[in-house]
Amino acid sequence: MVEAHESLDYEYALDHDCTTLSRHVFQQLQSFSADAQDLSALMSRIALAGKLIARRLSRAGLMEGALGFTGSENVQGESVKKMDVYANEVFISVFKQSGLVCRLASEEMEKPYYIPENCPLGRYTLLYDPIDGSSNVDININVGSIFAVCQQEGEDLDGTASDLLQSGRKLLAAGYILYGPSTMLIYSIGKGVHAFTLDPSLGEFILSSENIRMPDHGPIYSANEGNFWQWDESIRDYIRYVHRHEGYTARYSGALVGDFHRILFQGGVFLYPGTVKKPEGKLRLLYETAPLAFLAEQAGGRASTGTQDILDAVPDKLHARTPLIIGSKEDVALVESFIHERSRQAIAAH
Ligand code: FDP
Repeated sequence: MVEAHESLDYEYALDHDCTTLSRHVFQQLQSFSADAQDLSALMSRIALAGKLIARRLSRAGLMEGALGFTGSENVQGESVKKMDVYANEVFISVFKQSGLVCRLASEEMEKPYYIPENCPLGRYTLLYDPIDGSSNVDININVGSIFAVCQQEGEDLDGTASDLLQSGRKLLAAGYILYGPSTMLIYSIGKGVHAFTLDPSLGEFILSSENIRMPDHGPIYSANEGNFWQWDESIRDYIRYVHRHEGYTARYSGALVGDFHRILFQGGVFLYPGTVKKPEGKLRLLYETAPLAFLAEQAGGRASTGTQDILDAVPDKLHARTPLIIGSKEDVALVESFIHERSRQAIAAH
């Protein structure tokens, strides 16, 4: 006979295994309303895209035509990898005939991609970076996908998608998929940040950490110090500070998703400031920095351009870039303090 406590343990384990993404969205919203159904279905589709990309990445070294460059450049003038193209198409494909998403905008496409058959119903737009950190793909280290969901405003009859040029405060959901030793999906619908891990035996993302809180301070600083010569003096002041104080350690993987993931769990700060060559930095607001800023704030952290919160920044074009300082609130504030001090000195000198 099963003892009462054993059956409770069993029930708990089963319940835990059944906490899939779509169920979690319903739990969070405590509703089966049309909006809740939409968000739940959206997350399930994003999860499917993640599983397809993870599957290809896991075998890429054995497949013909999965790795390497395509030979063309994207709208930002960057060389496109075959995996970028594949992952971009995966997201389009999973949202076709979904009735959910009317437009998709990604790093890999100059203009938004419209799915007219979805438009009468699905008034959502998916913003995404299909493969973030693609320089890591060919050497089999971590990469990610970043996504955000917003509601379409207006009819967009001229196809300019000008309503996308708004602040990240309007996002309904954001998250990323990390393709690492395990595949994880981290998301928020504005009710905390939650992590799911892909269980390959089930082919499902199962809840692994709920209501993640970023430490207020952490030891890690994460920046490409090869750009030191190109940074503003204020950023160099910060880097000199961490070099001269105990308690800091550097980590930089070359993939924003992986570097942010570490900071989300362990605290610290990731920086990609402006450089001489790229004064606005490298990272794109709509589908890289704003989605991660949304997660950072939901986890009790912060994200800043150096002069304003990332979530308050309004892009002037689809592929606009912003400097990024993201992570634990005390560490972000420390970087900002060096920026403020240099600008105070510059004003005083005039
Ligand atoms: P990548 O160009 O390889 O896709 O998204 C841009 C990004 O990677 C980030 O993931 C990463 O943090 C950064 O660029 C790396 O840039 P650097 O090589 O200039 O450090």
